[in-house]
Amino acid sequence: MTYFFLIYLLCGILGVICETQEYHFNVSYVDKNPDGLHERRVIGINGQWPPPTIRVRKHDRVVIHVTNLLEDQNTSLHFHGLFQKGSNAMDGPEMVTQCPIPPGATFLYNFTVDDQAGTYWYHSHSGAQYGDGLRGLFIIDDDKPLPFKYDEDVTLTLSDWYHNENRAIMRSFLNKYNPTGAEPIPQSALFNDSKNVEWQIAPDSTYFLRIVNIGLFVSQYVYIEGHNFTIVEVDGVLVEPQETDSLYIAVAQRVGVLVHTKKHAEENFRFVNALDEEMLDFVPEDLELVSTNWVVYDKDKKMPAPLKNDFSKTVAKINPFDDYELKPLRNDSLYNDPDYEISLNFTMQNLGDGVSYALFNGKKYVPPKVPTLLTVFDSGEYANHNIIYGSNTNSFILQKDEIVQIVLNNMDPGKHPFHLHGHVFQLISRSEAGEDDDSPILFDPSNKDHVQYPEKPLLRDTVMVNPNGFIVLRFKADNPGVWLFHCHLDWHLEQGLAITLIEAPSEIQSSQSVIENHFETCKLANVSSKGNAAGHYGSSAQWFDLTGENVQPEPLPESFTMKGYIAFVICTLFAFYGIYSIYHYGMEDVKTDTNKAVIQKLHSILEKYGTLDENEETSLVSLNSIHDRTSH
Ligand SMILES: *[C@@H]1O[C@H](CO)[C@@H](O)[C@H](O)[C@H]1NC(C)=O
Ligand SMILES: *[C@@H]1O[C@H](CO)[C@@H](O)[C@H](O)[C@H]1NC(C)=O
Ligand SMILES: *[C@@H]1O[C@H](CO)[C@@H](O)[C@H](O)[C@H]1NC(C)=O
Ligand SMILES: *[C@@H]1O[C@H](CO)[C@@H](O)[C@H](O)[C@H]1NC(C)=O
Ligand SMILES: *[C@@H]1O[C@H](CO)[C@@H](O)[C@H](O)[C@H]1NC(C)=O
Ligand SMILES: *[C@@H]1O[C@H](CO)[C@@H](O)[C@H](O)[C@H]1NC(C)=O
Ligand SMILES: *[C@@H]1O[C@H](CO)[C@@H](O)[C@H](O)[C@H]1NC(C)=O
Ligand SMILES: *[C@@H]1O[C@H](CO)[C@@H](O)[C@H](O)[C@H]1NC(C)=O
Ligand SMILES: [Cu+2]
Repeated sequence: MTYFFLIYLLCGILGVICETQEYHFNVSYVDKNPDGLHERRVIGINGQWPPPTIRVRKHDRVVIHVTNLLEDQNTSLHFHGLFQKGSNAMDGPEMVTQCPIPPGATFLYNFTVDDQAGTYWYHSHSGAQYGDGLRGLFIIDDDKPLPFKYDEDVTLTLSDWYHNENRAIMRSFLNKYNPTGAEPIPQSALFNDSKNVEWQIAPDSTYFLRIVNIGLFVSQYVYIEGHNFTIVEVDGVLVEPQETDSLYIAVAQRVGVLVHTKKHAEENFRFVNALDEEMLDFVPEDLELVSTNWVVYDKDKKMPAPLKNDFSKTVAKINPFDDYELKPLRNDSLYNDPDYEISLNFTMQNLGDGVSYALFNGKKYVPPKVPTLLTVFDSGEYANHNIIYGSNTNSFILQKDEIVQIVLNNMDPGKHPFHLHGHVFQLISRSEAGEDDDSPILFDPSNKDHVQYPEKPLLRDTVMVNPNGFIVLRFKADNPGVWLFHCHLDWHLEQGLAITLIEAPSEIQSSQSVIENHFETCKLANVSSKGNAAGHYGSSAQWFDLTGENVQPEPLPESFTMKGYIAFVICTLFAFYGIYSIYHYGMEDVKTDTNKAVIQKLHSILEKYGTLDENEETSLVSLNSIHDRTSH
């Protein structure tokens, strides 16, 4: 009683209303059919799907008791975009800041919302589990009025949607029969977790529409015919109002826009969302890239017919505003020259098990045996030695308050939305897409065009890097904690596209703690909560001993050319198709769309390489023997 009274008093003195918002979330399966094409098991909360929107006020305390009622998988929750200042242990990614929450266990998320407001979301951070539906919105209302007027605040989610469960898809994706890493093709695009939505609106009004791409993979274009959007917020950061006819939103990004409706309710309009075809290796005939919904002024008036499913024609009509040009309302100017630079070359490569992995400077992220944050807490004076965090976690130690610059060269022909936990960063340079897969555009500080940094750069927490291009980001290391920086396209995250930033480890030790519930959760999950990345502790020799740590597969033997390897897989796949009917029932996980995509991609790669020469034929033979050893 006294305690709550004190809090109340304290909040009163600070002149803010702060409260505790407490939730009990039972995470369990629910059957749903959001696209009307296929009913499936999805992951919901308290028997409800879509999961509830969490809506709190700035400075509120948020308490969420998460009970895992999934009998066959672990879970976790991450609060995307929340800084978790002083509460890094509540950030959520499993094996980074906590142990996975095993079936039957309850984990307590308990944190206060920092000095931030706007549009955020929460999602599972266990594998690609959020693709099965465990994701929802997290809206923080500011304690002062927003700098623009509106009549109503409305949310809207966009997402791609799969008919299979993520773990089954993952098995065929991370597979030697998918050597090019062709991403699984979704079956639908959802609009507010549904399709063919009719949004009732009033004439002569202004809507503040918070649009969030909560998908797993594909960016979406979105627009309302006959109406413009005025962008006022991106990723929780207010920006100078910017008018545009449409938006391009990558997964995990949020855009807040104002929509001014027509003076009179004379007709209804299409509200279109379209999956970015360029991100797909293959477009199945029955995939609706272009989906039509409606803004309804008057439901008695006729609805325009749905658009034809013609992606190029649809996007040719629109011109989404480039987020690089947006200006935050905050008066932050460009950070000074960096104290520390992290330079990352990102490639997709096959390792010795034949699987395509995502590598940063040759290394994929492999989770350690002990959650990295628990290693920080346990390691005392060793916490400032990068070695204890493991040789395959892509870990970097940052010093308190230094300016950090991340240079990321995307040496891959795909688009990737990169997300930094615990911060918003300044996007200070971004190249166009490189034309040539064999010579990507690399960041070059001596190239004047590359270092034309804006005076007031865009701030956000998730940014798209163009194919074969680069991005340069800056942020201040003012938030002690262990933070992931990763591709939010979760298929790529599972291929290893992540680094671990260990920001001010001594400050983490001196100013933060974890409660007993963390250790209980680790015990229930059979995960060690003590020691270095390999679980060793004791003497300095033991702290620096990584024997038994988790590491990536060996590289492909040098004699294997990519071309030979791919030719091998094509042969195998065709053989495989020949006996597909026999395999069919035994391999319930094989996704036909994925296989078609693989074959298509393989063919185009082979065409580029031409035919095999004699040496390559030889490497095919040795590859075959490897294949025999690795298959069962
Ligand atoms: C969660 O599940 C438990 C056990 O099945 C039940 O007792 C509890 O009432 C549920 N809580 C909510 C919020 O649904
Ligand atoms: C949960 O996580 C633990 C630790 O990573 C793992 O050993 C276990 O197999 C997982 N459980 C399930 C049901 O996936
Ligand atoms: C959440 O944390 C606050 C501050 O440490 C504490 O007072 C409160 O009891 C915690 N809530 C729960 C449910 O444990
Ligand atoms: C989307 O769904 C939310 C939650 O049900 C609802 O409040 C909102 O109005 C919907 N948005 C649109 C554009 O239909
Ligand atoms: C939308 O904005 C563009 C440019 O900002 C402008 O040319 C166009 O007239 C606007 N359309 C509407 C319907 O307001
Ligand atoms: C930003 O700077 C301008 C000019 O210096 C000032 O007028 C404005 O109030 C500042 N805005 C904020 C949000 O501090
Ligand atoms: C990235 O690749 C370029 C070109 O091959 C090379 O010059 C540079 O050293 C690489 N950077 C890192 C960090 O490996
Ligand atoms: C942890 O180990 C125990 C005993 O070996 C086993 O019964 C339990 O299923 C394991 N839990 C997880 C989450 O793997
Ligand atoms: Cu990616």
